[in-house]
Amino acid sequence: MKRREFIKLSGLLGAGSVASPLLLSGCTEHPLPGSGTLAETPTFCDMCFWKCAGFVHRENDRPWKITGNDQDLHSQGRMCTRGTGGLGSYEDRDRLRKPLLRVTAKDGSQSFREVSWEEALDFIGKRMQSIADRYGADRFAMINHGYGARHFKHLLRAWGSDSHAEPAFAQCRGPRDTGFKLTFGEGLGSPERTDMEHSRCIVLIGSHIGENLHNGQVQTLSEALRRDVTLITVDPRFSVPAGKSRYWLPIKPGTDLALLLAWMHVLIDEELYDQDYVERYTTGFEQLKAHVARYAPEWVWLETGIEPHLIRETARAMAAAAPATLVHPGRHTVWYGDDTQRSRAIAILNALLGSWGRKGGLYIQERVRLPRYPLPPYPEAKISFRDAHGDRWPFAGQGVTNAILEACIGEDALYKGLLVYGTNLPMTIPGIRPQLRAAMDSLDLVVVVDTMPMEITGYADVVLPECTYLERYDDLRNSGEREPSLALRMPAFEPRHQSRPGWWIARELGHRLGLQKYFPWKDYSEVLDWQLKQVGSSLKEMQQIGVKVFPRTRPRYFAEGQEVRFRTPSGKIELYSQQLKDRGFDPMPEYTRPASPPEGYYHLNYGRMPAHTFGKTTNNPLLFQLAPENTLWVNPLVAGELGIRSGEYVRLANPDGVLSNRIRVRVTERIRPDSVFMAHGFGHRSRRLRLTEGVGADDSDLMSNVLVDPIMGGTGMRGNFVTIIRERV
Ligand SMILES: Nc1nc2c(c(=O)[nH]1)N[C@H]1C(S)=C(S)[C@@H](COP(=O)(O)OP(=O)(O)OC[C@H]3O[C@@H](n4cnc5c(=O)[nH]c(N)nc54)[C@H](O)[C@@H]3O)O[C@H]1N2
Ligand SMILES: Nc1nc2c(c(=O)[nH]1)N[C@H]1C(S)=C(S)[C@@H](COP(=O)(O)OP(=O)(O)OC[C@H]3O[C@@H](n4cnc5c(=O)[nH]c(N)nc54)[C@H](O)[C@@H]3O)O[C@H]1N2
Ligand code: SF4
Ligand SMILES: [Mo]
Repeated sequence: MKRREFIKLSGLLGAGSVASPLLLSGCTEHPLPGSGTLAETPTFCDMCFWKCAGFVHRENDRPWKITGNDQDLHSQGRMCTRGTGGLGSYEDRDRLRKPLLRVTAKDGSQSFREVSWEEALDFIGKRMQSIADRYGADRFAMINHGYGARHFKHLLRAWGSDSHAEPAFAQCRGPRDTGFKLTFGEGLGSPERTDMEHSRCIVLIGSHIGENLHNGQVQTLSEALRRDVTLITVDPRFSVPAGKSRYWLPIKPGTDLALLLAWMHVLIDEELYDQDYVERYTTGFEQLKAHVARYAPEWVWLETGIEPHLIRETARAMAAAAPATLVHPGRHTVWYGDDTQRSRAIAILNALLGSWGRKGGLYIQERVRLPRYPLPPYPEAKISFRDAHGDRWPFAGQGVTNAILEACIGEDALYKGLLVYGTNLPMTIPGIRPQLRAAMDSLDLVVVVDTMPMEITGYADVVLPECTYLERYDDLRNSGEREPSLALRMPAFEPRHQSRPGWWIARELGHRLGLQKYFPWKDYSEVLDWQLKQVGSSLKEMQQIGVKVFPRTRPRYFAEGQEVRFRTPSGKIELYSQQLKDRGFDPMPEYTRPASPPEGYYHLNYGRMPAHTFGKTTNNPLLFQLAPENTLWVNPLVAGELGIRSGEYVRLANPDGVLSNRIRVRVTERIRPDSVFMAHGFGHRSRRLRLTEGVGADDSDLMSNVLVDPIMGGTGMRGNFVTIIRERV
């Protein structure tokens, strides 16, 4: 039975309204000559997940600009293009304005009606209660992304549900963190613990830093380049960092694991690895040595297209700079389905070079010991996110979005209700649209909390408009870093329209569910002030300074000869993984050859562009001006063969017959003839995104071949092929 129609968001456009000029408490003011004031309030950016701290400046209560906070290690006082464009998210005329409720007309057609917060929250509260009464509170799940989701995680934990997942795991960095955890007992964190500012050699496998604009990372890589670091970039595309590299290795797509094993082969064969470090800290070296013996550069050349002398030369360069050599772990690592193993190979290579815990390699992070606001303990949930994937992926240490969604389908589904916070699932999880539709037909309640009328809102029973990060308090930022520090996000403006902060929405729902004792505050600033006072600061102080850096309590690197117990079962760095072996996986990474594109098809390569974050900024009026559409990179040989030129529009089709939106061609030597490339985040379908709707192509449309990582459930996206179809003129 089809219960819920996908609602195309076409109506409800409404006229733009002006921000209310109310003055907020806690900002720093400067009188202007004549009349009026300049004011600034601290924030940390939410335009991507790096969380740079800065200040929002207003002139007479009108938005003026956003600048970086000099005290902040994430931004080093500078925001990136998207960060300064954050004001566009506040000003976007297409923002969600009021809560929307799905209604069914007499003729059976469904649409959204604008309702009051009272009505929307009452509706959700009643449905959630009835799910709890019939099935149990733990039969409710959440898929979320972004810092603001913490308020909703708190709400659901307080209610008794512990099933949540974010695309940051199974669509992003899950394989990397799993591979490193299996090897070193720990993941990389965000910001990653990469000590690039001190590196003498850096190896980037993919990792297109400079297009991938994680601010502090771009700056520390630039510093390293100024110091003449040896940069080695492995990328089938001539990426921005490839252009700054001493060695660019234009690898055949999907063969990186072979190259990594060949590098280990050379380091061991020529005795260039850090013998003291390996002896002191690792286990399984002899097995590794035997394992990589067969990955000679001559053999690996045939797989990767990288000549043997280059493989040897680059391995020697890494060894010469070690331990100040960083083989960068990457971030978006869901590529070909063997991703945890590829990440393990990167981890092992770092271990052979002695980089983990060493200056110029991977440093030891520290965060502030910040007490939690005193609240009663959460009730125990019988079902957790682990029940959604079960034994399928034994090393999935976090919720797997795709598994949670599958567990929403059918009469006997595990989950009966779903909250989606800050993630646009149809564009984010490859191949998920059929499951989304099926879940819609099964679930008793779907709530979407977003700032924009994104595609995901069309699946909701209720859409709740959150205000942007510029209009709210959130939890203090307390990320592991070189120096522990706290950063404050506070409202620079009153929420526009009828949008509300996440903490307020969560509290209001909490009250409707009888959870008052978990929400004893009137305003979230009370929580922050209490926490800050526990560590010798206060809300008042942070409203002035934005970022407070605390002294480290332990060293950033291992001391010479220090005894270290790693958080692995053996207490050592596990070059050979008994854990993997026990669960039936290869204990050391094995290379398998990826599939090649059929005749007339190309690898679908994708990545970031500097001016946008996925699809969430393409409608931002400031950033849209800078980069209105994505382009398709095509090698001149291919362009010549097909007779296509730069600037013309084409479509792409995959072997399953899926046809993309139109995309403009860019003919360039920077891409291999076996691949095409586009930035992710375009090709929106929601008609309420008036700038970006229908502009450019969406890579996720074309990803019908999802290569799932058997170790942790990541959805490998790079096994997709496309053919180019010329538009008739
Ligand atoms: N401007 C901007 N910056 C961002 C983001 C954003 O949306 N916009 N998003 C942030 C997030 S969440 C993430 S996860 C990161 C992602 O950024 P990264 O972690 O850097 O992503 P990668 O997938 O490693 O990098 C894409 C690169 O991999 C190359 N590549 C493709 N196939 C292969 C292959 O088989 N082998 C090798 N060696 N390389 C290959 C592509 O050509 C491309 O240059 O970016 C972050 N930074
Ligand atoms: N095809 C394809 N798929 C990918 C990738 C790819 O390169 N190609 N990259 C993968 C990676 S690395 C990642 S990290 C994920 C990212 O996946 P997502 O985080 O889902 O990325 P977006 O599509 O930008 O969706 C963000 C959503 O949050 C909403 N939003 C923005 N600000 C706020 C806010 O303050 N409050 C609330 N409530 N909502 C807000 C936006 O309007 C939007 O709907 O995608 C993954 N999926
Ligand atoms: S890297 Fe740019 S978009 Fe991301 S948090 Fe920093 S300033 Fe904002
Ligand atoms: Mo990501």
